[in-house]
Amino acid sequence: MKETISVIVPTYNEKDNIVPLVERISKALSGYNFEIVIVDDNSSDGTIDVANSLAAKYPVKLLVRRNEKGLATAVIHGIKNCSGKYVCVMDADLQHPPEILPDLVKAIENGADIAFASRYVPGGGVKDWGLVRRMISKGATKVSHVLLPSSRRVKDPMSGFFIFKRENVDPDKLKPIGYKIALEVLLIGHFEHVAEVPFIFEDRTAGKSKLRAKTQIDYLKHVFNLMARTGELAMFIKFIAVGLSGVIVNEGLYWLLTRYGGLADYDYWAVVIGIEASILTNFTLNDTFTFARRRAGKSFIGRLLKFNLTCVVGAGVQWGLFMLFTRVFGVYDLLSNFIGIVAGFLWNYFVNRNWTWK
Ligand SMILES: Nc1nc2c(ncn2[C@@H]2O[C@H](COP(=O)(O)OP(=O)(O)OP(=O)(O)O)[C@@H](O)[C@H]2O)c(=O)[nH]1
Ligand SMILES: [Mg+2]
Repeated sequence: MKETISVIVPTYNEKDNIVPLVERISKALSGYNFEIVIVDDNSSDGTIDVANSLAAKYPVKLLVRRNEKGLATAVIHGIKNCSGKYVCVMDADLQHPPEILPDLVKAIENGADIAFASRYVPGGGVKDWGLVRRMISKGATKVSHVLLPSSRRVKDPMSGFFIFKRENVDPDKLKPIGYKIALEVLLIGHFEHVAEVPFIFEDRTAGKSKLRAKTQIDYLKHVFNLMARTGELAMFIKFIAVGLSGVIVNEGLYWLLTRYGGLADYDYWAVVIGIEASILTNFTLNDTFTFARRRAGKSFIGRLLKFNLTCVVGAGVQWGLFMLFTRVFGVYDLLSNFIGIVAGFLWNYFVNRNWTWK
């Protein structure tokens, strides 16, 4: 017996889209057990009536929320009120072509716990997007990949078109901010096997976009919130604490060597020695404290070499800035060194988190 698939479709004023949508989903999934769960936020354009009439002919379940609004919470409402073992989420505006639903279902049947329809795997893409929209979309993906490295398992966690096994996520644990829900499902759920299938993101032909400028700000808030909930923020703060101890080692040694160590005329060597010493103390602390839980399966030597290499480049930034500020701008040496340390710090955190302890 095939498992039931619940296709959750949030709608807000999509009257002209839901008839072709439901027809195309039903055709694509003929041969499967499925239900189409339309979660509407009290649309004023007649979407509700159209959905009700579709229910006579197709396995459509209409949920209308009268006191709440929002795409992400509508999806959660659908997850809580659907009956399928497999849950698929897609937009109503036909930008997500229903014809690839069988590919998504097959990915799950072939062992994936969650599968994303992806614009960024071979065969995928977008139709007629301008450069700016492409860049915003790619930029948002990059932000999530860098700030939430566990999202890197998916090249396109942003498409909004995905399927997962319902048992792998507790909908009560989903607390989205703003618009995006797939990223949160991926990070808060427990998914061992992840798959992506290509699709072309179509243009909207009917109805209006609900995207607003505020969406981007909400997205950043959401990423920050997910950083807090997944432990990323804690690691970042620990890395800062370790970094601060490194500043003391770095500046302290520089001060000792230039003031009492006979390197007064060789301050550039004092900087180098300060950097080397702080790399080693920082590595020890990060490996045993900041990223203690991320060491599994990686060799100690590998981690040490990667950390060193990353920090040497970071130190290059620090050293270059030190020379620039002292020699060109005539800034006080301790301050010049500090400016370099801050710039190097950001480089060090993100490269090490995404490489050394990924
Ligand atoms: N229930 C519910 N659905 C919503 C809400 N906002 C948007 N939607 C639905 O969510 C889906 C995606 O919304 P869109 O406005 O198409 O967002 P988008 O695809 O990122 O933007 P465009 O490319 O401009 O269309 C559509 O099916 C909308 O009808 C909402 O507040 N409540
Ligand atoms: Mg859309």
